[in-house]
Amino acid sequence: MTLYQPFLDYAIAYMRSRLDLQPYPIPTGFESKSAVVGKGKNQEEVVTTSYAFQTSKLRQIRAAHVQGGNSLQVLNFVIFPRLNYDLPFFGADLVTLPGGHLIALDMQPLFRDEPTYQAKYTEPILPIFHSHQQHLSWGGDFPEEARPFFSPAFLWTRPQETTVVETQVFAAFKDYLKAYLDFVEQAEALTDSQNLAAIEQAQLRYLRYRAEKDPARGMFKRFYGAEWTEEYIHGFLFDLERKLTAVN
Ligand code: DBV
Repeated sequence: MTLYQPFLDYAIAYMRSRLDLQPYPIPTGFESKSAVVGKGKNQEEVVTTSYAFQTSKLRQIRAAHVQGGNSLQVLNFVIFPRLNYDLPFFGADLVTLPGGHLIALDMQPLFRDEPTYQAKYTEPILPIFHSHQQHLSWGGDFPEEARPFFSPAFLWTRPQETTVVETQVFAAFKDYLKAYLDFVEQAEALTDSQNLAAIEQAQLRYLRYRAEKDPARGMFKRFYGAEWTEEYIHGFLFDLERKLTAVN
């Protein structure tokens, strides 16, 4: 069973239909990684596949797809806009572990508490949020320090049933991605140096938080070792700092 393959296939096809997707380089050795984990009858191959694209407005569109049998399926899909746009991040963390499903879907704001930013990038998606939240109950506690990085339209749920993931969560994923590409279509490049500096700081704040607190770090270390994991996190999943220092 590959629960999240349809999400990935849909996202790539849909983005191709609306954007001029260009490839984004994936560091050698990180396109696909596999390991055999567990003992005896419980042995399972865990394969992590990476995908990455870019466009004139989006610096990095990337996905990590982890497949390790029925009780280990993960799709982490994030879009990082270029630094001269005030666009939010598109963030999807779709996680199935032995303990169940964990779904995080959001357009993560650069400036969480600025009313003009909220009016531009959160209020328009609240109707979509509410229409899906009715079917997807709040997922409960999540790290307090992560709060500034989520919008009021944060869809956060732990469905009991796999069919809920296949139907309601998939529908929400499609609606959020469509709304995000609508924002991208409308976005205009900024040139004011104060705006640009604020955006860079906000992107770095987000990126450092996610790289440092990546909830998948433990899992990846167990499967593929510490060295591969740190390089994957800093060299691919959350690579902005490396890219900034590379040009300077
Ligand atoms: N999460 C990632 C990446 C993953 C990934 C790159 C490639 O950022 C997977 C894989 N997320 C993943 C896994 C778990 C979670 C959990 C494997 C389960 C970890 C475990 O239980 O062992 C949203 N993801 C979570 C949790 C949250 C998120 C809130 C629960 C964490 C917890 O309980 O401690 N998405 C995640 C997050 C941000 C985000 C924290 C922050 C901005 O965008």
